[in-house]
Amino acid sequence: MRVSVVILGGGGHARVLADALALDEGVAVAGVLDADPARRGSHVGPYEVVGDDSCVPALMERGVTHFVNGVGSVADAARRRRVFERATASGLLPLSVVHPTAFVAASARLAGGCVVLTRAVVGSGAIVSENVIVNTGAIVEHDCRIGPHAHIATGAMLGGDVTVGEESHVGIGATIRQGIHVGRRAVVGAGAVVVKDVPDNTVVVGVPAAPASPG
Ligand code: JB2
Repeated sequence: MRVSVVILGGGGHARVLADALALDEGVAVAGVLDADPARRGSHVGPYEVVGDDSCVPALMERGVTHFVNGVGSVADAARRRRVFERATASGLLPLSVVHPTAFVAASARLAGGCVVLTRAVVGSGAIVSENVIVNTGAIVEHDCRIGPHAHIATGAMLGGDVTVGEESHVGIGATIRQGIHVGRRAVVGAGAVVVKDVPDNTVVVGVPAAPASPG
């Protein structure tokens, strides 16, 4: 029995997810919903944008049980979190997506609605919370703890035992040394090398990473 799914959001991140979903024979995508009326009738991969979120109840009546959060995030995870929470509140179940070229250790734990994309790695004993993006080629090493709604961006590398707080963003190609704790709603800039803990609500950039100067 295939799981009937709706993709919420029809932009670039949704297209990445559509590519992964199209490879999963256990999933049937009923369509895409997007808040922008201009996207109506366009396609996200092979899937048509059939309306906006007001269509969720009708889709559920037609047997859709799960959703995939196609709204990505960069520094600010608030929009993505809102989409996730509204969809779960409507009764849809969050579907996790793991690209077939990704490696997720048998002892790792993925919560609902997280995505592990092309050639990404989630190591032994790692815990990835709900609505997290482990983006293309990112490495989440053994025993890492990734909080809800966080984004580990393309090519980022986290050593063993790293923790990343909820809604935090680890930028493209950033490196976080093993054992480091990144707080909540923090941003690690692209290419940064983090060798000291990062407090909540802090932006760090550079090599070695240091708080970004305001302005
Ligand atoms: O509440 C919503 C909603 N809010 C925005 N419900 C639904 N169903 N759709 C919503 N959207 C739609 O998500 C917007 O109308 C827009 O079409 C889409 C977001 O697409 P956008 O092109 O703005 O970015 P993205 O989210 O696909 O990708 C971002 O995040 C990725 C991780 C970009 O920053 C990418 O560069 C990044 N790789």
